[in-house]
Amino acid sequence: MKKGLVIGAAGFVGNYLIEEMYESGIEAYATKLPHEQLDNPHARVYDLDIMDKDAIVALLFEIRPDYIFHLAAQSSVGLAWKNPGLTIDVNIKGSVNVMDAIRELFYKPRVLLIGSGEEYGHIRPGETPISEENALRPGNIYAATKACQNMIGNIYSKAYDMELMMVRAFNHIGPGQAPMFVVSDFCKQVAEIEKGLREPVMKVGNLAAKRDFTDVRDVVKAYVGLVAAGTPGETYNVGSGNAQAIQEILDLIVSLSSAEIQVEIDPNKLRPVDVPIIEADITKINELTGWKPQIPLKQTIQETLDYWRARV
Ligand code: A2R
Ligand code: GDD
Repeated sequence: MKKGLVIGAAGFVGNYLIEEMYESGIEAYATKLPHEQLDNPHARVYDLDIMDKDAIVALLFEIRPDYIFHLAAQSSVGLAWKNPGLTIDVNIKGSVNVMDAIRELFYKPRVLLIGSGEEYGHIRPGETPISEENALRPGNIYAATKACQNMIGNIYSKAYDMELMMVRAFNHIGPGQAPMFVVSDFCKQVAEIEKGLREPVMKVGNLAAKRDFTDVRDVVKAYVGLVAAGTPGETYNVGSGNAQAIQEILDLIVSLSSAEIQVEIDPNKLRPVDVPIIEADITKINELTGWKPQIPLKQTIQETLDYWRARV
């Protein structure tokens, strides 16, 4: 049985990835920050801060994983504007710590470094849907850190003959995501309005942006496929291939509620720069593994709304 280690497993994707590994017959190991909670009966859980390289080395020697999924990150674009230093520390230095720790092993685990569709940034007309070979023009601090992780992963895989594969994950959504991300945020607001916990006014940011949304349960299937089949040094887009305007997402969420809802732009939710469209070309992963998303957007949004209805 293969051993798979998820670094940064107490966030949104981690639990889903552990379940997918369990379904796929991979023995799951997982790390979380000391202050985080992660109760999953299908994984052995360890505390780890990726800013501590020696701790990563010690853990890798203890577990000796065949597969490593590096998820740990400061993952919010919005927060990266407010705290660029932290984002740079965790997403660049932390990732280099992970890669350097892996180099110390006496064997070569297969590693997925999770980056972002945001790395493409300012996409020019004619470049959509965007393929892995396109130039990167990051439009925010988070995107720049993930582009940097991708470049260093590429350099390390070649220079040190490491089995590192880079992913560019586009927006992933589903029940359990933090409400700082748009679908979770809108669903939570609707659930609060339905319960009379807030005025019937939704606060929103930029509705003109178009983003490519995939259910997190489809995303983790892509990761498990790629860690086994990916070619070292290569980058793979993981997305749906169809961008939706945030306005369309808002309309869909509001249509799933019988409440009377007004919409108001909250200037605090607008970003200094928000690139107009990010849409994935998923030909490369599809040709390699046959993967494409299965869960329809409406189902994911319905389940996310029901998740918040049960919790607010
Ligand atoms: O920032 P926190 O307290 O939410 O913890 C996050 C954790 N993390 C770290 N883990 C180890 N050492 C660190 N120095 C460190 N700093 C942060 O990584 C969180 O528990 C986890 C990342 O999970 P999420 O923020 O929920 O991201 P998600 O949606 O699971 O995405 C996974 C990956 C990330 O690399 C994203 O940038 C990419 O997919 O889209
Ligand atoms: N969060 C939020 N809240 N976003 C809003 C809102 C709002 O009220 N209104 C409009 N938006 C817009 C944002 O301006 C952005 O264009 C889009 O909705 C998506 O925002 P987020 O859900 O915050 O995600 P993101 O695209 O910035 O980043 C997510 O996707 C990346 C992959 O494309 C994160 O999951 C990243 O970690 C991930 O790499």
